[in-house]
Amino acid sequence: MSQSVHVHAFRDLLDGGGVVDDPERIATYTTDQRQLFTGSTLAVLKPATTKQVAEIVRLAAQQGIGIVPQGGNTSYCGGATPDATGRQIIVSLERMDRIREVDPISMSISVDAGAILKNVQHAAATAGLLLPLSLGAEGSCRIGGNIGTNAGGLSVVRYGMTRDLLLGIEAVLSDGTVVSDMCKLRKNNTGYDIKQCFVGSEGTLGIVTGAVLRLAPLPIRRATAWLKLATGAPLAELLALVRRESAELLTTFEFMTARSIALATEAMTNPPSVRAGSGGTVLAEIASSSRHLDLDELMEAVLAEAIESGRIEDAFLAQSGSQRTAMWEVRETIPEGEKRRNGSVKHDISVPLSSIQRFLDLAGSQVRSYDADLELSVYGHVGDGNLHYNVLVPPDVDRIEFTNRIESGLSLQLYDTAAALGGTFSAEHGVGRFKKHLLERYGDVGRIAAMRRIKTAFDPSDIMNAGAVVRPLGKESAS
Ligand code: FAD
Ligand code: 2HG
Ligand code: ZN
Repeated sequence: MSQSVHVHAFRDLLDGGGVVDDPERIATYTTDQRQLFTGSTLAVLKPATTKQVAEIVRLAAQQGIGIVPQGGNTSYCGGATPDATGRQIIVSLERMDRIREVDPISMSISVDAGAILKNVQHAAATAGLLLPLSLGAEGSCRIGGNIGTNAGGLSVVRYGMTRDLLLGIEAVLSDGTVVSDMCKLRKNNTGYDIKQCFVGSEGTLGIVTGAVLRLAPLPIRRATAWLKLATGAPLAELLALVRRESAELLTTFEFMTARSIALATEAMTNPPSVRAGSGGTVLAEIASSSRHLDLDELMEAVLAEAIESGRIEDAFLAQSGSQRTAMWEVRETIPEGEKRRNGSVKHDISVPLSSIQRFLDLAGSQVRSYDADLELSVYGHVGDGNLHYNVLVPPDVDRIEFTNRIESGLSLQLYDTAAALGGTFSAEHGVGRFKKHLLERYGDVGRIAAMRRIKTAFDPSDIMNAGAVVRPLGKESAS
């Protein structure tokens, strides 16, 4: 069957705005957000309802066409990008962006999977509640993509990853069956937890069309501190101190090196005049929904103790909302700062907290002996043991060539180090297409076998995002 016949069949299922096959408009959907790989697609389909998603999947299955689900296309590992065959269709959830219900008593929010994260946060806040998922891409990433990648971000230390926030799901399986489990229950031990299969599955098991997320009381008080670290400051011990003495109110503990801060401030229009300590900086925030707690007083006491212990050189508290926003802007502009400079080779590693310092020491020597001229941008969610250990692409070199060179050499050394310390090559960004070889290299054989069985059970014909994450059983050659 010709391409146009395929597209025609999908057009019959959807209204005019539901099929995009104009090459110019398709282009933004077929390249990953880091612009490392461009695939090819028959068309981008934009269903408006779960029923339409199910009809698309059934038709695609009949015609032997693969499906790549896509949310905001902000993910880092190429999982939302079709392969080069042109035999995969992109199903974008962008027209399914409704907030279905906010239930303030049950403290939950039910949404379409195409809802933009920021809009969901806003709907929750309007009801006096917090959706405790926050990341730099929140203005464009969508809930289905957050579930697909099990997104982490900036407040995991207190509230957990996307997985921990998911109460219910609605999803379309590879034969068009709709799983309707939009339940708000905290307790529901009634067999396999199917919704969790979709978390981190990166579109390989089905298309998520709806989700129920757990909300928390909305913080109304915050104390935000900029901690200037002493050289070699033991990050895990500092975290333990802040966490313990702030009575578990800690929502953020983000590490930034001076180089990462400089990249961010260079990219900002009105950068604040903040500096890192000789050992970098930690942005720490405590937050509470209570009117009765004086968080500034509490944070000041915590900081005094940390200074006394010699772990930090100095610290200051944001004195106003705008100072707080400026500190946060520095943190959140780092990826953009890297991009403007010619990008970075990203290593989204995590290690047990007890090994963070060891990783920094070992990785530092590995980089120096690989090439002493390389520049690093190291920062991340150190409260979760997660570092973005990024190698900056020099301004005057070919970005793709440099990336390939580093990824086939130094990156493997860094991942080996993380693995030897009990860590991982992907803490929060997933596997997608770009890190499949790493899953094969570092993944436990039994765990990969179990993943392949799950893939086979959900998607025996390998229709759902073939080529990403893992192959079903019986399909041996890498696609
Ligand atoms: P996409 O990129 O569209 O898709 C991601 C994967 O999920 C793909 O495999 C896709 O096939 C699948 N998928 C999408 N929608 C569905 C669906 N409805 N059903 C089934 N599968 C689906 N990530 C973090 O974890 N923490 C961060 O702090 C963070 N910060 C970021 C900052 C910036 C500036 C940028 C650009 C990215 C950042 N990310 C971060 C990565 C990214 O934003 C997250 O991975 C996000 O969850 C992806 O959502 P998306 O809607 O863009 O998904
Ligand atoms: C962040 O924490 C994101 O800002 C992006 O996960 C990390 O760009 C990166 O390396
Ligand atoms: Zn991150």
